[in-house]
Amino acid sequence: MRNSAKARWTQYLGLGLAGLTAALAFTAPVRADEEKVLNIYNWSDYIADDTVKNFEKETGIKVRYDVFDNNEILNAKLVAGKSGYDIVVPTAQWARLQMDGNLLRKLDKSKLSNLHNLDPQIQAKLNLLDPGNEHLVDWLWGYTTVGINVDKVKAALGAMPMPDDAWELVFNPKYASKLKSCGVSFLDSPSEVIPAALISMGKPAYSKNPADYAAAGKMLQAIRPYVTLFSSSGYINDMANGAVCVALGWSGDINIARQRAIDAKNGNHIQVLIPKSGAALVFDTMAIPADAPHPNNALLWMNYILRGQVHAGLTNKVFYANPNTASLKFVRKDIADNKTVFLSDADKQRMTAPEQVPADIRRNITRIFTKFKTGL
Ligand code: N2P
Repeated sequence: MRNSAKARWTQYLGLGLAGLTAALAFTAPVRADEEKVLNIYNWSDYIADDTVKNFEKETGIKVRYDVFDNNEILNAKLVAGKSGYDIVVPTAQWARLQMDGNLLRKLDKSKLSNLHNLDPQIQAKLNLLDPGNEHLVDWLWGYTTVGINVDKVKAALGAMPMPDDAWELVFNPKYASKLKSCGVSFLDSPSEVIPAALISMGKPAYSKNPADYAAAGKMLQAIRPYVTLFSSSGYINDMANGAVCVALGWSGDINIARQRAIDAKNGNHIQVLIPKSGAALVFDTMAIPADAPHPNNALLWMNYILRGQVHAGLTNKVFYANPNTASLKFVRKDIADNKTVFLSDADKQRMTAPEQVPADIRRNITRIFTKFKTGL
């Protein structure tokens, strides 16, 4: 075998089968005559009721819509390859990992006439992970935080006043032990829980120091007996109907729970808290898998979402902020004024922007979380 050919093979073998498929698809030309199908893989509880319907009506493209509830699941699908999806919505630091593996396709910006609607500040943040904003378009953003059922938490704490920092409710045994009686829920995702634990300890959310992770693991062991549920989606209803009184969850999800309790008139008063010590921002981004069967339809979808009215529709339903400057006039007034959705400048200062952590740290994060969850 000639040397260059040999090098190429070695390179492909190193990539593995999924990598090889992805690398070949990466360069494959876009077919002009795509079948009228679009396969979307998005987070659960993350879209308005009419978003898909209106797109289908307008374009004649049939949408197949599947959901996941943590990045680990989505990433496993993309790494395995041939997912069949045309649009996926990884959180930005996970998308970085997927770009490193050549799993995401570069955007053809000539097909995205509404890109100018994107807030330059958010683009600048994403640019740190996706230089030139070449692969990702922000879908919505929020943060990982603590939500409470105000009355049930008060009752369970009794004479004990609320802590100064909301993280203490879930990470300090003094509070968590009392709250166990009314239900304590944690996100079922290593990459969400561990950064939150680090922030609550005054450490960097994306620390590169193994000692910080050892300390976080220790803290988690201490509160494990008081965690009654691990959930990244079902906890919304559990909060809404009062089965859980405190959750380590996502800002918008907790606001959805609040809205569902209001609609059900069940007397549960749900509140999103913003911890004093800060929280991790979550930017969920639309991306096209390298081996997507319908990349043109994916671009049509992205450009549709980027209309101000469509993007506002998402925020109005799921209480996450959107990156679209043309959407603000369509956002419901009570949501536009809700400081747990659109953060005040002071709260923005407290938030940690996404960062990627190296592979050894990622393995450590998974190990600590598994140990925590299984209680071993
Ligand atoms: C949607 C959760 C999205 C925020 N239910 C976490 N990426």
